[in-house]
Amino acid sequence: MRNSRCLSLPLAGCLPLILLGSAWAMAQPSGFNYDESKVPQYQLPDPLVLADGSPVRDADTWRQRRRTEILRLFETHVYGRTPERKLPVTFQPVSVDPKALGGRATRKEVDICFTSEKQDGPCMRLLLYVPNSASGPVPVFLGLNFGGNHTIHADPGITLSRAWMRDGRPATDDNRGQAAGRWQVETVLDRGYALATIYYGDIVPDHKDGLSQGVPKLFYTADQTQPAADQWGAIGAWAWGLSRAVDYLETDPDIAGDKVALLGHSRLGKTALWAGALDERFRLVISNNSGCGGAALSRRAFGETVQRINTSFPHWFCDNFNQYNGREADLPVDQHMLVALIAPRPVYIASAQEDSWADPRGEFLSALHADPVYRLLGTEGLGGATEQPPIDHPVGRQIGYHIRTGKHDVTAYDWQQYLDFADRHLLGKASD
Ligand code: GTR
Repeated sequence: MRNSRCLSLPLAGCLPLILLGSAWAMAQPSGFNYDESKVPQYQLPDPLVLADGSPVRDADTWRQRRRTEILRLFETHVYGRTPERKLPVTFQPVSVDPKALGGRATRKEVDICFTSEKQDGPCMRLLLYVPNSASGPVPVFLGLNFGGNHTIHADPGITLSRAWMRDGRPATDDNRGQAAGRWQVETVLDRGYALATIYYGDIVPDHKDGLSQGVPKLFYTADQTQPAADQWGAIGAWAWGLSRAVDYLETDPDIAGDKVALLGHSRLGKTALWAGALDERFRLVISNNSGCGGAALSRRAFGETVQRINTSFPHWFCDNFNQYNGREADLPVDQHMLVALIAPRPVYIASAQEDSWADPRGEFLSALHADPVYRLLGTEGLGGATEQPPIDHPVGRQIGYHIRTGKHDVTAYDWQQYLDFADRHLLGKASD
């Protein structure tokens, strides 16, 4: 299944020296490469060459043959296969407040449950804010959150999550709004978008035993205790949960179900890209600082490596991915092909200057090397950018990219770019 023809790449240019400053030194684990001159020479598999070596010259061949080949490779070697069996999903209203956030929004909570027996779950709780200024169905930003729905805003009406929490402590009122800076709820609403989020721990608790406690166990055969080597890990299951959220959003009359923009940060940015590849109902996909196993090219082994991520987080990817520990060059795919699987839908990749662990340049290069697929499909791709832009200078058309000042995080600046990007692609507003 390996490609016979590859893209030859020279050693990439140097990151700005500023990346080597003190914030970088503090933020990045030692013993890994942060030196551009030490990035190995590498060849990327060409997304536009079929497994049999023949070139992909038209959209139909991409769509009918090459896209499927690449999807299968990511399933088999990286994220694992998503089960095909459908579960009996039910939507159960939990609360509605038509005057939330001082009357600005309608807040809804809906339990999306995965067994037909109503209350015994597992269920994931979707929190949805819809702007009250809307005169019809609105596009929606959807994203998983790290700390429970109550952390995205100080709104006392959000129910506290009772699920497993990363820090081992139960959710309390003290945690309300602690991640509000990452969600910018009022700004999103004022721009005419709804915002939907789910606590990722509702789908799979994020630890090595989580797979047998979350949704994946619903798909196990009678004597199965863990996924097979080519079956999904947590990233695959989180992505599946996002698709079930779209199942709900498509039924909500306040939401334009064909305008779901998916946003994910860090491990949830990896998840957003994979979900966007698997499910074409995601109209727009945003990867915020997704790094290794997300937008960053694995072959660069810059910052976090395949070996390190598989060691620290053995439950995120499929077991087959371990075969590429220290052997990135043998991977039949690289992450630019994941971005290409989203084509021709708009995709935005964002990096942060101090986030060397996530390899900002490698994230840009994925966008760059997905560009030929976007162009083949008749879009303007990265809009002619061939070099990583300066800090705080967004570029691109159907593929957006920026590297902003600061650390690994989601900031108001990031949201500003995502909202502008969504305005262009979902609302048809002119750019510039
Ligand atoms: C880090 C991990 C990254 C990134 C990040 C996060 O520890 O090495 O790949 O996913 O966690 O998700 O916060």
